[in-house]
Amino acid sequence: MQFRFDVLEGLSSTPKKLHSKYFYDKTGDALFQQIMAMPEYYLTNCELDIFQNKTSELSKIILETDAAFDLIELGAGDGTKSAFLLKHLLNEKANFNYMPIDISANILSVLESKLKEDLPELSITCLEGEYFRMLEKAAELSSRRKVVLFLGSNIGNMEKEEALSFCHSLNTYLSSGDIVLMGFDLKKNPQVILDAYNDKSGITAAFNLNLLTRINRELTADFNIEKFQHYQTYDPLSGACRSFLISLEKQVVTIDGQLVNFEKDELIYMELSQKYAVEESELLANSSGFATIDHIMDSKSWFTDVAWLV
Ligand code: AVJ
Repeated sequence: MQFRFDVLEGLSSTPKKLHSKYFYDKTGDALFQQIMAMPEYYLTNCELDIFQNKTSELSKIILETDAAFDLIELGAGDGTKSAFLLKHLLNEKANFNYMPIDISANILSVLESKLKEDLPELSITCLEGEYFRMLEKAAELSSRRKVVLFLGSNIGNMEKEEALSFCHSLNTYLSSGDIVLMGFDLKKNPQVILDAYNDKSGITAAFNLNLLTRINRELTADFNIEKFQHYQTYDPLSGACRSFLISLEKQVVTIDGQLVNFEKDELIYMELSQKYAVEESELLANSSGFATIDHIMDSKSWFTDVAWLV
């Protein structure tokens, strides 16, 4: 199973690492929703500001041609932001099918029941799985024009080279005339960024530590989470915001019969949340085969949703 393989491989590399895509089990989903509600975690409110107050700009870009389309959302989560856009598009009588893609079946079912209630006239097809496999599936299901949403600065979880090859691949799954709307968290006062990932209430720490609990449960392991401490860094030069767990003592953890040794103060690298300058996002677009149509900012200019054309 992929999860077991990735965990054991990550913990036998130097430095040790775990993949943040595994944060989102049921508890992880709930913790991430708590993160989004924290005052320090400005990202959600900024992008919500765009989706609530710049909705007509977004829909103008999407409805540039009046052809019917599939609105595909990568990592849809609970869909709070996209709901504003969906509503606006329905009011404009746009002809589209909403296709949310997520690796969490749990969050997709939450999303589907919420949308069935709030927007009963919406046509929706949920796709559970990895982004590209599900993009392929979406292309099998229909050959309509595609508008792909990749919001919330999810691109930030990739190293810059990974982001480049991701965007390049994304481009190959799309056709001329298709559109991508991608959310980027922008470089800003470094203290504001660090505070968003280093909250006093310890929710982000719990979010990181929950992956160890998930490994304990799903892979029969014996991590003692009291013996690990969350550590967050932000480097304003590169824009890399990284989280780690530090082993507080020399210890041995058993994972599905395999022993993993930790030195005192040894790190597990957990997550990257990369911050961009607008020009860096444009460079990314150009180097992966897209043309920038526009970028839409929140009122503080802390976050941007860029529109790219294939
Ligand atoms: C969901 C990947 C956008 O990196 O900001 C929040 C996840 N990690 N707090 C981010 C996260 C710690 C979040 N993304």
